[in-house]
Amino acid sequence: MKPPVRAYIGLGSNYGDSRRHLERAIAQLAALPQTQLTSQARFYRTKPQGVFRRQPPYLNTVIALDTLLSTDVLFAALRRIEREHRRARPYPKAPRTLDLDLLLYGNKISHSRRITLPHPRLHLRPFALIPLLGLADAAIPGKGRASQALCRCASTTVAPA
Ligand code: PH2
Ligand code: MG
Ligand code: MG
Repeated sequence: MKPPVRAYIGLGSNYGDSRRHLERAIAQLAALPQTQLTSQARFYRTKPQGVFRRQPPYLNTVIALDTLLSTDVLFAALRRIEREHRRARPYPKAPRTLDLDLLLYGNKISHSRRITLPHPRLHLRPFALIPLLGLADAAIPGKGRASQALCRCASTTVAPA
């Protein structure tokens, strides 16, 4: 039997009852077939990053799954769970009830039309890197370790001019 793959999922919500959306989504992810929830980071209240309009703060976390599901099947399950939380997409980066991002799938690199792995902005996002570091200093293929990526984010925001 092939061994399961460790996948890291980033969860975010800044619309509606964010805590409830995240907690329910984690239970739904834990219930996926051929999948175990291995660990869950704490919840972080975070400032919206890279959005043009004023938005409520996010609640973010990251979980680790050990799964036999392929990236395509896992990705489809994430979209289905988002839809079940009535996730709307009125414009890019709009406030959302639930956002589920596949951050890492083992050390797979993928540039298919649907899925980019590792997540293309993971290494730039403290709101994902900090919870991830609570679980593991995971390798981000092509970007070093999560801790190194976080240090690079920090130095770009605090570098003297
Ligand atoms: N997600 C985004 C854009 N900006 N900012 C925070 N703090 N947390 C998020 O989850 C987030 C964001 C697009 O998915
Ligand atoms: Mg996202
Ligand atoms: Mg997303």
